[in-house]
Amino acid sequence: MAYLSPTLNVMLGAAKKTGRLLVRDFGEVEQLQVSMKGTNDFVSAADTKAEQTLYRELKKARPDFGFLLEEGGAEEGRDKDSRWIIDPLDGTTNFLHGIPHFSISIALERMGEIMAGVIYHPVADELYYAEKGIGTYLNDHRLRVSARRRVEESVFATGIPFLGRPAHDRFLAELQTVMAHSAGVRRMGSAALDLAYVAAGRYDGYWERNLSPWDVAAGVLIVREAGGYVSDMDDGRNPVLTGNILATNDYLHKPFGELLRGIGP
Ligand code: 2AM
Ligand code: CA
Repeated sequence: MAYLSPTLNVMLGAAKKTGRLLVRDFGEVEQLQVSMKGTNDFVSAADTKAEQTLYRELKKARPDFGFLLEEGGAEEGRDKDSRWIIDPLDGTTNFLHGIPHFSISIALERMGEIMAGVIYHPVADELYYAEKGIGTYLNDHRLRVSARRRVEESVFATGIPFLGRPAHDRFLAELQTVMAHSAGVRRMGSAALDLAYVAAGRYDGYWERNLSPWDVAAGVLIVREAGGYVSDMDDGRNPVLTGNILATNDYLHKPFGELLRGIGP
């Protein structure tokens, strides 16, 4: 196992502690025989509790850092250059429906650059983490993106927009192209885990539009440190900021990007 910085150890500890809470609450969701409203409220409370636990643990260890929280919004720290970008429960719809595929995502941003990332899938006890320049790990194994070179042999993950989300037509056009040229498309419902699976070489690539920084901040570093290539879907802007993300191994980035943009093959 690589040398882990004290800050990364803090992140791993916070993720594991919060993961235990989420798993306990997930067990309750599976048992709940209450109304839909009751279940929604219970899941919102679990989400909030998870975020508060992460906030407390990280604040205790690094009192000067700022935060960008999915639920709580932005909080500037005394150290204006360092902040945590946090999604306490990515895959909320899965959690609500009793589908055991959700995660915690924590990124450390310094001077606008992601320096460390942790994604934890607590039901599977899979802890993905990366530090800039150090590599990506799953539990204590080093990860590497897949080696497939041809779109025809590759499996891609995506997110399907749903009620209230924009750009359904654009997604359908992209899907139609990818399904006609690839070995298959998967839609699991946690953007953070989709990126972690690209890092693990399970998916050869992933694309999704209209995400938020907390969905992808940790995952972008986790893919890059596993040897993958992450960009905005359309141009050279920072995908953490645009929320339109394309992540693949190095070989597939150009042909798959061109395919999505309607240029190829
Ligand atoms: P969530 O579970 O934290 O809401 C599913 O396609 C992915 O999209 C999940 O990672 C989900 O995160 C995210 N998502 C759902 N609603 C979103 C929104 N309004 N803005 C950005 N991301 C969203
Ligand atoms: Ca999310």
